[in-house]
Amino acid sequence: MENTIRSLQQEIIDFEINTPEALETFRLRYTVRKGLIATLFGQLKSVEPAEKPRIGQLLNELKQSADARLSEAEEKLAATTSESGKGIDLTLPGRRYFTGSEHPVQKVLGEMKKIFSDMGFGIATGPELELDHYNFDMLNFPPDHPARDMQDTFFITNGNADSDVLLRTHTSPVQVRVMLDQKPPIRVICPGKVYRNEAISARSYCVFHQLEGLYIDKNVSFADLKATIYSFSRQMFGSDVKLRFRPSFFPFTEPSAEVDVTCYLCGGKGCRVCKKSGWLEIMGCGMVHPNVMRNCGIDPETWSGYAFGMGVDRTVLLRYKIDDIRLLFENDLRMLRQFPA
Ligand code: 2U9
Repeated sequence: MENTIRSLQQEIIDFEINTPEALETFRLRYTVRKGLIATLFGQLKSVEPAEKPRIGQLLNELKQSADARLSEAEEKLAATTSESGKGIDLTLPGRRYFTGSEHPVQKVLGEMKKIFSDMGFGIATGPELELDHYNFDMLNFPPDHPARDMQDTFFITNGNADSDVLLRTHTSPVQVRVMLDQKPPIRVICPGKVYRNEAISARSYCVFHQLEGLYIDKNVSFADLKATIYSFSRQMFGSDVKLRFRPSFFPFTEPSAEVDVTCYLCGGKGCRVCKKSGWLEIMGCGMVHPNVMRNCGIDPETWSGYAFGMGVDRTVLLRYKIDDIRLLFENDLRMLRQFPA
């Protein structure tokens, strides 16, 4: 027993403790409850009674020197790690931080917002859960208009309240709320998500993004509307695009038009995207209907205004050569990481 103690004593003195791993090996070998020293203490009972005090004394000294070496090594290692960085392994590869990036829809929306805000338009937003009253009634939709059908609109409540709750089908109710809240002149754009109960495919989805605009002042004319859309289109699609206004119909504007730009992919020659026509439809527009003005408490004899509305997602698909609209809504990281910040 005495020989074992003396050889362990030497081992403890010679043990090199230069790394956290060596420190842990030392601790487990000598100082823990099931370590070598504790085991020797357990064997003390089989030592001859006359020898017990001396061997006990040697074991106590062994334990004290192991504990002392352990705490001395702990202090030394802590000091080298923090003070000079010697404990840092500079060969380890750096940590990669994944940063988020702007969604392609937000990139395009951001460009559109900048163009209109440079022209003096403010930005208004509103709820995506809307009242039928703001989404349809106030906008001069007749009671039997097909958009009011369950096939086209996601109704949340049906039939029991003064006005049904639905997922807005356009951002126009935001302009209604602005007109009810503010006196003219009014000049706002309303970007946001809208919902339609449509068959889902690569080309259409049940939710998409719109940007609508409204300008109300004295003597606002269709010529003002055309100038604004020309300016926007040249900045957005290229300085040499041509525009075409086709007569159309919306319940909330009169007269109304749909606007095409020369296809900015083929320059108007005709390609697969513009279906060989040379034109791409970009928006609808018109002069705000007098009924809508009156519904919102604005006198159409004093004030006039124009409005326009466009879908954003189609421009995103064309701009980034994405062939399926659903990819814009699935938040698949494999797709989003292709649009770094
Ligand atoms: C108020 C008065 C008038 C907004 C307008 C359009 C024409 C239009 C479509 C384009 C493609 C929607 O995303 S789309 O399907 N929109 O054609 N929107 S005028 O007119 C308003 C809005 C609010 C108070």
